[in-house]
Amino acid sequence: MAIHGVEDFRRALGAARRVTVLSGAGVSAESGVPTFRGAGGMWRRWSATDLATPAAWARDPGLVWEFYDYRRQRMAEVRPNRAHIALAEFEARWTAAGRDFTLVTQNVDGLHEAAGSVAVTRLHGSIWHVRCVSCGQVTPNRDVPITPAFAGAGSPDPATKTRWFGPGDLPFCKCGGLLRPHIVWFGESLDAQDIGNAVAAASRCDVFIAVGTSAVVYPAAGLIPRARAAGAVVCEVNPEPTPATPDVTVHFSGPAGEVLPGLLDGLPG
Ligand code: BJW
Ligand code: ZN
Repeated sequence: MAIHGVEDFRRALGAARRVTVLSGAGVSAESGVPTFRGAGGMWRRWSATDLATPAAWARDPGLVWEFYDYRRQRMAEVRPNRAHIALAEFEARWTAAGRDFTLVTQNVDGLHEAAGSVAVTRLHGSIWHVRCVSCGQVTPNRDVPITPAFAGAGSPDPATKTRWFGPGDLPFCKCGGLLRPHIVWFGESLDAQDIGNAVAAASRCDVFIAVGTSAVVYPAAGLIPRARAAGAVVCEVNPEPTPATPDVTVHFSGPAGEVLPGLLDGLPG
């Protein structure tokens, strides 16, 4: 089916039974959460992706916790935007009509859940959970600062006079093990069940929507060509083209908070 604009896409969506959405940092940009590869993606002299690695953690867990504590401070203050709300409201209408919906997110901020989304598969973990490096237990944790030692710390300014956070400052599990952010860092495997769900949802859907992702981080980015190869109508929502753009059925250029309501509101009719 040739899809040339919003009306064509809405017709295809209205006729679909199964919809899968892949979201990325761009969905939260209008809430004030910086994207990774855009302006505001730096903290001091590091990009977020320099510190989101097992090597950074092995070198200096205090620095990695200071970075995550800063992000938790920021994320504690933000609210879902029109994109999160359009997706949550669409899911409610869609599933009430007996149709199948899966939201796969690369985001760790919890804003989809805060907007009311239910069927969320989090591929890269959650900034609001911690995990013990010894016993592996995952626990919800909303403490900001993460320990009293981090109060007033975390300034992103490269000129910040830094202090070193040692074992006495860091969070620990009941078992005595160090707690780390429950986040999937580069080189770490995604949870097998989560990526399995995501692959299944991409492979069986009629319509796949990739929104606010640069489509460069794998295996998440691979879901887009997988959905296309399985015969889905694949729609991309992003103000910029991405490496996936040439292969999608239709690209809608613009911010997610403006574009998604126009694509989803009122459906299914
Ligand atoms: C808007 C907007 C608005 C702006 N509205 N849009 C195959 C090939 C090559 C490499 C690999 C491969 N398989 C695995 C790898 C290695 C690696 C990888 O992909 N590397 C590539 C970068 C080259 N992957 C991994 O290591 C993964 N693990 C794994 O595969 O294990 C097995 C394995 C390991 C090693 C080798 C082979 C196999 C793990 C990936 C974990 C990613 N973790 C992070 C950090 C989370 C930490 C944190 O939050 O602190 O997850 S990286 C970071 O990127 C974060 C994001 O979830 C992820 C994706 O970024 P996203 O969401 O797309 O954001 P941006 O900033 O990139 O883009 C924002 C977009 O929004 C832009 O396009 C804007 O235009 C747009 N936008 N405003 C709509 N208003
Ligand atoms: Zn433990």
